[in-house]
Amino acid sequence: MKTPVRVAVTGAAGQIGYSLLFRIASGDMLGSDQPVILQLLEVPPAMDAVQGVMMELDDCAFPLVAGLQASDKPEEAFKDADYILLVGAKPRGPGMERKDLLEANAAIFSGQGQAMNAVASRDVRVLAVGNPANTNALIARHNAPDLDPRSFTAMTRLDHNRALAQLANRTGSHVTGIERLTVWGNHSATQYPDITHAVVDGKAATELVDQDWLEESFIPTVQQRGAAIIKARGQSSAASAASAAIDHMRDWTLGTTGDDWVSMAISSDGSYGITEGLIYSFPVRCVDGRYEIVQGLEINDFSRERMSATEQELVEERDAVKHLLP
Ligand code: NAX
Repeated sequence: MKTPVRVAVTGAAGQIGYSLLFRIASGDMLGSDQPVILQLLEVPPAMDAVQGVMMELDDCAFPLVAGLQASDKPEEAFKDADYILLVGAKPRGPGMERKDLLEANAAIFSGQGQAMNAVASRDVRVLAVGNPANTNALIARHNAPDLDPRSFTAMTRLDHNRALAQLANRTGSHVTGIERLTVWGNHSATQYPDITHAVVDGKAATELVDQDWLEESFIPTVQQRGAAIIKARGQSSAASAASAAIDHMRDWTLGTTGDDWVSMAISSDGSYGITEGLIYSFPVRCVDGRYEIVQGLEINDFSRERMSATEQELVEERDAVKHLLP
């Protein structure tokens, strides 16, 4: 058995937390030979609920759980953390404008960024799931100047997985037969799920589906999937979001498969002309615990227009919280 690693999860008493913690504890995220110490963060009113989640984790008698603790203070929950999953966020309340939501979350994620800067492992891997995920990751990164900017990522893996499922259904194939699909940009309705380079069972995806389906069905379905789940279920995606968070952290840590790639929102280094520093979703391959943006993909006019639109939205989000960025 390996030495235990510390995994901090915020929003631990929420819906996603309730799916996520049990998957981490069972080894789905870091492997069946990797013990974990779970460090849960919640707000004070949710501390009773989090105790209940901890009782259930105890009751699972997971062989890989080497420790379990909860706190309402980020400095305690993030202490020496090797992995931090930022799931807790302020939901949009009635009458709340987008700008109000950005500001409310900026306050949470700046405080959490400062806390991880002070106490987390220097090699921490951070994933922002709570919305607006990309900009929340940006705020945390700005508030953690002593940590590597590459440590900060946001989740577009759920969008990536949703796109895989839509394309598999349409082409009568299985998700495991699809490679090289990309979600570009923001985890929002402007994201661009791109099949230009995708292959389905070895054949170019663009030859298996037509442009009308792409524009009128595939892209809007993936972009609006979160809203469709809320309409059907009465609550936002939770188990699928937790599963995507597991996929994101597992692939980052243990590597992507063969020549395939996944989508991760990471700090832009200017690749594909995207504004440097934005947390933007790119196609990445992961090896030895590091991700690299897949380079050299040809970008046609259709793609460029959509990549720019989602970039523009991220610039606007960044500008709306600029006064809060150190
Ligand atoms: P819930 O409202 O069920 O749970 C959120 C939990 O976070 C609550 O228990 C709350 O007490 C806690 N919390 C709030 N502020 C906190 C803070 N400052 N520190 C620690 N905990 C705090 O929401 P849930 O359905 O679990 O969703 C969590 C977040 O994920 C939301 O922001 C949601 O919008 C976002 N999502 C992101 C997705 C993605 O693909 N990136 C998809 C799913 C989901 O919509």
